[in-house]
Amino acid sequence: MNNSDNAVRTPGADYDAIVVGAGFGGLYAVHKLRNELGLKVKAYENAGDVGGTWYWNRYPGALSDTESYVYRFSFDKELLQQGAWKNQYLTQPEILSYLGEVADRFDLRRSYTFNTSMESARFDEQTNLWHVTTDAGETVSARNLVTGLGLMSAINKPDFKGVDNFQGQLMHTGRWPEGTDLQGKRVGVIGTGSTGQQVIVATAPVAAHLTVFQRSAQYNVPIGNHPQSAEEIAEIKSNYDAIWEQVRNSALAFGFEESTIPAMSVSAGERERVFQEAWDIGGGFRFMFGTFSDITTDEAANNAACEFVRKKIRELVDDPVTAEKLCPTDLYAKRPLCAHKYFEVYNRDNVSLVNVRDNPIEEITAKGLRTADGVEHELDVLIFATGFEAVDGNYTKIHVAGRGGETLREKWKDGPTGYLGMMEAGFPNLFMILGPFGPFTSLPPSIEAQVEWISDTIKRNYKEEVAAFDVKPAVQEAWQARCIEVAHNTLFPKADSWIFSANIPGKPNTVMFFFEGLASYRQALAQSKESNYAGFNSQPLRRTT
Ligand code: NA7
Repeated sequence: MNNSDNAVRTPGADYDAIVVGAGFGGLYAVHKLRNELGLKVKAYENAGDVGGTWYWNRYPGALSDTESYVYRFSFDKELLQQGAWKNQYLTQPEILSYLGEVADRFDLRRSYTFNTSMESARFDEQTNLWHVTTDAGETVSARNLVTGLGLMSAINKPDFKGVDNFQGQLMHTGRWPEGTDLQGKRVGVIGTGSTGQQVIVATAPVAAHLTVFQRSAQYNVPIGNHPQSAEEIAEIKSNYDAIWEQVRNSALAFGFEESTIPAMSVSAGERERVFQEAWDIGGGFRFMFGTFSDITTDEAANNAACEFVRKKIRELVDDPVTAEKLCPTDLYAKRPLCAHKYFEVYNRDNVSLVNVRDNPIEEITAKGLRTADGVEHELDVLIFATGFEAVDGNYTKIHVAGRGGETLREKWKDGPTGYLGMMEAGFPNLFMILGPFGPFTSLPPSIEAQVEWISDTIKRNYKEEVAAFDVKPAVQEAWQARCIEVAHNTLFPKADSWIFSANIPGKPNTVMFFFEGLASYRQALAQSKESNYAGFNSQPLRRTT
């Protein structure tokens, strides 16, 4: 196909749509808008190639914890049948290569300028166009601005005292320098979230010594990764229609059946059996949502899961003092984690665990890191696995100005707002893939749902000659209220994590997700279309005033 020369359909604009980002979201948006709707599209990506999250997070051990067969696009049946994978989970290089194949298949790179960031975006109320300025100094205009900036891409790099003094190599996992060799090095890792645990498992066998600086102990279950045979994969491929039907009608979109059985409705013995079975199969989301229906809503159910994992930690870790340091005591209500033999790492002679909640990091020194007890931990490499400023982090770092010149940074100073995880009142024709108040799920199926809604909506807006498409503030407020109510019916707000911005010092702890699940979210998207977008102001192309 060759749609590079689609004629612009927006009077007075350079393009019909500007797409920012080349991860799952941005790539699919370019395909839908350029190849299917025939719009004139320009895309920017600050990395050197496609991949999004998977371009930047090249740290050792990086892996998706959604199973390979559903960690991909579902919209193209031929692409699904061509899919090749070896193991139950995909590594970062495999995902990057998959996204490269998608870009090739749909000839997407041609629309992109790489190594170029959107520096600012301004909505002009007279023309109803967005004006986007890049860090290369180019300014272009378009009716629609579609951003796929990444849910987790603005890195959180704590500003420790002396951070610039370190003479060794210091890096954040989310900006991993290619070619880094940890073999035989004295390595320190700050952070034991999903990323930290993966990098710890991968680094322990190769480092001369690994020191883990843990602030919060975390629940972890085995991932259970294993090779998948050609027969298993063929069976999956022959069932894809039913598989995606199940995924789209589930809550978490991970491909497993979510439990409908409350934990306390069964005997203690049966609970133990169910937890053990899930432990043996592996998978963090499966353990949290596939065992019982109320682990994240009922404290007694939650405590039962916590007790089970703590018992496992004490069994798996030889040194009782280390085992206790690794045992979380809070609720099991953060993003559920899984890794390959994570707790067993601490039985190795070359691994030590420092509890930096009781003994905080005081200073990064030339030679390493000094904790409050005065010990200087000497290191060759210091890895920050300290996470991200999730959801709104990228939007508040750039200048995005809507009606009246108000910026997202100003509007979101007390926490982000938004509608359907894509729209923000006062910012017409801005479509944010994985924006605030979107679904909390495995991401590719939600991204597809969003990009398809965006594409359908833009198509409708051209057909109906809508120049400015903006959610009604009251409709947005009702959606946020629904999200807040649902979130507070769960235990998630009771744990401090990035899900509520609680990982960023000084940031308000706030609801940012829709916790009703993908099926319910897709219904909301369908309803908005069926009502002919009754929740939106659709300003016609020609001004009547
Ligand atoms: P997370 O889950 O936010 O984890 C970050 C880790 O870094 C966590 O253990 C934090 O401890 C720790 N941290 C952060 N700041 C500090 C300071 N100042 N001192 C010590 N320790 C600190 O990020 P990940 O990258 O692991 O995962 C994010 C998501 O990306 C993941 O869930 C996947 O969906 C993809 P804390 O727990 O806050 O005490």
